[in-house]
Amino acid sequence: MKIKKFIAASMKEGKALVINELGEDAVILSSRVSRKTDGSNEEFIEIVAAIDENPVKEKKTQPKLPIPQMPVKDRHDAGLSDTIQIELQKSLYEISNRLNKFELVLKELSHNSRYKYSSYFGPIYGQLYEKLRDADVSEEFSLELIGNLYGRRNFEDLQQATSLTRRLLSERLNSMPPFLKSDKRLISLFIGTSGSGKTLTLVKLAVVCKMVLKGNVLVVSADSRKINGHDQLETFSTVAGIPFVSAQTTLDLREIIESETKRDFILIDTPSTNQHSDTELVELERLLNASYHDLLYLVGSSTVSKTVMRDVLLKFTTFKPSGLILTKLDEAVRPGQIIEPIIESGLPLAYFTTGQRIPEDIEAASSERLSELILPDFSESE
Ligand SMILES: Nc1nc2c(ncn2[C@@H]2O[C@H](COP(=O)(O)OP(=O)(O)OP(=O)(O)O)[C@@H](O)[C@H]2O)c(=O)[nH]1
Ligand SMILES: [Mg+2]
Repeated sequence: MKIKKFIAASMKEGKALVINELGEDAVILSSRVSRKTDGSNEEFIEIVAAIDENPVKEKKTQPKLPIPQMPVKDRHDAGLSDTIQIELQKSLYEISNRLNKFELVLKELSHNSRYKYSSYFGPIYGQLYEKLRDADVSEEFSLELIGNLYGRRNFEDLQQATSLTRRLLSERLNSMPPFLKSDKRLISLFIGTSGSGKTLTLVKLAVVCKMVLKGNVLVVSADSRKINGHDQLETFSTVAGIPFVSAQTTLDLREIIESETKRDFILIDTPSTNQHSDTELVELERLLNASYHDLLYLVGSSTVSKTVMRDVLLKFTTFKPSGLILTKLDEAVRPGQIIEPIIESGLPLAYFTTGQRIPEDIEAASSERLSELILPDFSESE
């Protein structure tokens, strides 16, 4: 494998340089725009590209599946002659043999497509790349991260490379501080799609506000859409000894906020909002306008796909949330796929939730912690 850095005035010129030097099969690992430091301040593009000098040849021939010779319908085994029985068994044996081979080829193909560029990197970078892909970090983003390190660092071991990649990830994520008690009343509102964890998270935070911050807390349910929407929150609040009120309409909500002036914290639960439903988005907007909120938390499950996370973030950022609460991290198998849309959105991480215990399973968000979940130490995960 050969890796080379190219400097060019534009991406087009850069690509031409890469093709000219490394050929059509070269892969661009990273590209970034910089400015000259010679006083001219001119922009230039820095491209890191690679070519595999010994590419793994793809198998051109695929095994042909045999056409099974099925026995004639309604003819029982007992009625078949010995010769036919033997022939039949031979055919079945042959089919199962070929299917096994076919399975092996499929496994190899799927490995090759998952770790497409493994062979481009040396042992440490190669393992790092596979680790990123295993965490479901996209092909493109894995290469970008590796491209950022390549050529700049010669890592002694994988641990060092993992730590630095985690730092790169953390630097791209934002986070915001958790609730604090102040002289001013703090109104927070929780929004998100159905089942994302709004109600449970709100209860956990209400308990933290009461028990840890020793605040005067009021819990408000504005979820009048769901049957028993208020009941669930009322039960939780009663058990936790926290005052609860329900708002049936936006006018109700406005009146509650206007009259409850002595509270330190008011936490408002909202009905689920389907990001594809214009009606629900408009309803939510009306609710937001009536709530006088200081903080607006988007509550999003970390178990969704990259596409869903991107869609949710895109639709809900129009409401200008203060931060993102990532829930169900205990259930997320490969949280690597949600990191890209979160970085793109620029939304600060506010809290993480990691289970159903109230209030234990909530923590102030930290970029480092999320990066660690995506890229754990090798010794821990292997
Ligand atoms: N494992 C796990 N489950 C969670 C977590 N947070 C919430 N849940 C569960 O997820 C389910 C939905 O949580 P809710 O708090 O009711 O979600 P919601 O957003 O209020 O739902 P809707 O009001 O129906 O839109 C419940 O079964 C919760 O117990 C978490 O961090 N981990
Ligand atoms: Mg709810």
